[in-house]
Amino acid sequence: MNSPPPGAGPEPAEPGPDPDAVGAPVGRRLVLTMLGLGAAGLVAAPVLQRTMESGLGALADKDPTGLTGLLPNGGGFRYYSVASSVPSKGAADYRLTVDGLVDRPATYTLDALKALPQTRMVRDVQCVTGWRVPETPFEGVRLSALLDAAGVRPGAKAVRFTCFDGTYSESLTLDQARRGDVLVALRMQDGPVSHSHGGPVRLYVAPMYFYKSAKWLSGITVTDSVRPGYWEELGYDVDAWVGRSNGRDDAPTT
Ligand SMILES: Nc1nc2c(c(=O)[nH]1)N[C@H]1C(S)=C(S)[C@@H](COP(=O)(O)O)O[C@H]1N2
Ligand SMILES: [Mo]
Repeated sequence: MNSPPPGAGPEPAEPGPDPDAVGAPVGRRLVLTMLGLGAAGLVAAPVLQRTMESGLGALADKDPTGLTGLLPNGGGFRYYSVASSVPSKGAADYRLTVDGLVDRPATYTLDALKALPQTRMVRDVQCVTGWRVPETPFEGVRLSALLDAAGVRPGAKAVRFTCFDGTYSESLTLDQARRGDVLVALRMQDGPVSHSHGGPVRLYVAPMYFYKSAKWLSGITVTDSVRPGYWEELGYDVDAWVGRSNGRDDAPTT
């Protein structure tokens, strides 16, 4: 094991060429600020993977969008959490609330979500820091279906997402949220969304950088204006179209 001991905190960024710097939307100073802000999270989330993919560890350590480490058997996905620990939830205690500017606020259990029509999509996943995972299946309930069920009120403009990690948040305009390729995902890689990947339920915003796909989704609130999410407050674009934002030119994912 070459994992840092608990409490060791983030490792200093290494000098030399930085592959992530190419096309990076944020300057070095901001990156370091982010790492500082994320230090609490870096302590606990671990350990997950410095062992097997130690060669990639240095690169992962420079990723400003969260705590990283390649997931075992993750097909190239990296583990991200800005929270130091996240409770595990399952069918017994998972809840998703839909509220805000709606006529019929609702709370869904996992079984209730499973009982709704499911949509499966297979697209590439693109992280704003550069890594891409090809052809990943996601499956779940269209966000538009939940919004329609709730009855969005006139004048509503946006949707805010909150997470049971207690920290992360995301946002979409109402038009973006109503796209057919935005899912409240129950499955990923043809299995239930694992805890590491934000299960039992995560958002999946296919056409946007993966930071939009909030893990451990617990709240959907319809609002009158966009409230920037966690990383957006720290400099990432709110309109996070892959290849058309954040100063990057990746191939689109949809
Ligand atoms: N709740 C929560 N959701 C999150 C994040 C996070 O730190 N917390 N990180 C985002 C970022 S930057 C990415 S790239 C993806 C990573 O998802 P993964 O851990 O399944 O690879 O989750 C996104 N959703
Ligand atoms: Mo990311």
